Amino acid sequence: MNTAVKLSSYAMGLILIFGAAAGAGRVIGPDQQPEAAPAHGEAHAPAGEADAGHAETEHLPGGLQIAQDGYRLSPVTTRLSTGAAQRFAFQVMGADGKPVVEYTENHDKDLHLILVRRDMSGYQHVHPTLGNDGTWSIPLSVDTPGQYRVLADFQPSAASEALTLGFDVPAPGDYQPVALPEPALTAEVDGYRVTLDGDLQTGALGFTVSRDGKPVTDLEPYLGALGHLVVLREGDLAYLHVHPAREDALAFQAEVPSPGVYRLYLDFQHGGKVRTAEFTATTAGVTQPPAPTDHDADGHSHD
Ligand SMILES: [Cu+2]
Repeated sequence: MNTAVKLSSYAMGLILIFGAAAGAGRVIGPDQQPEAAPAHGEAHAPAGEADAGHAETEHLPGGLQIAQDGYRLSPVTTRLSTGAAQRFAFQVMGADGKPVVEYTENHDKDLHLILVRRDMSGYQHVHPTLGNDGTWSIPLSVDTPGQYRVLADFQPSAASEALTLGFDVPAPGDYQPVALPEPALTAEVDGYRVTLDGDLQTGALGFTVSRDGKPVTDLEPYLGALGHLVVLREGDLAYLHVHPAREDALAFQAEVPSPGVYRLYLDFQHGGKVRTAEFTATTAGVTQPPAPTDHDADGHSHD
């Protein structure tokens, strides 16, 4: 009863405010803003307010919140080790205040855990194990001190879609931030050269892997595809939703929420070992090759 009363007086307040605004608009608008007529489709701004707010919430990228849709990450460990690996643990709490113990598998796992330092270095993608009491844990260490973002990507069985929740955890010590590498179309890791062919404007991202100048054609399946891609936004480490576009190639579709700079982390497996190739890319067409001269683009490498 109280809630209903509050809601209805709140609604009344809104009506009064919008009414006043509309009245003011009629008085001031025509004289001072003769070109204020909405250009396209935005004509119903006041009536559409609620819808716009709703859409914004739905499209909020993952990884920015510690709680969402009734679920909440509850850290058990409050710091990371830069020395020997130490147990890192956390729980996913449900709306009932109890740890979630049943999950729907996505990409071969019940939960994917990403760790990355706030400057986007020190990326790790690991898979903790779930204890009977609903505690996820894994031995972890990080290479360098600093503030780390921990991102958990999971789907409780009771939830209709996957969630990515996150929290910060420090690795105590002397923090020396690293500048984000410049945008590039190639990345080297462990003797592998990975080439990005994609467009952050459409979110279609493809990769090819070569070694000693020869294409690697026998990549091993990893997490239900030929590779696993995580994309984070510079500045807030928003976690983009990415799904494999093909099963037989390193091709992905990412939902890019805004113009900006992003860091791409591609995990691929070869020879029984998982490696991560990292790229900086922007939505400003920086994924395009830097003005190649005629036929020089493909066959010629500059290192
Ligand atoms: Cu994973």
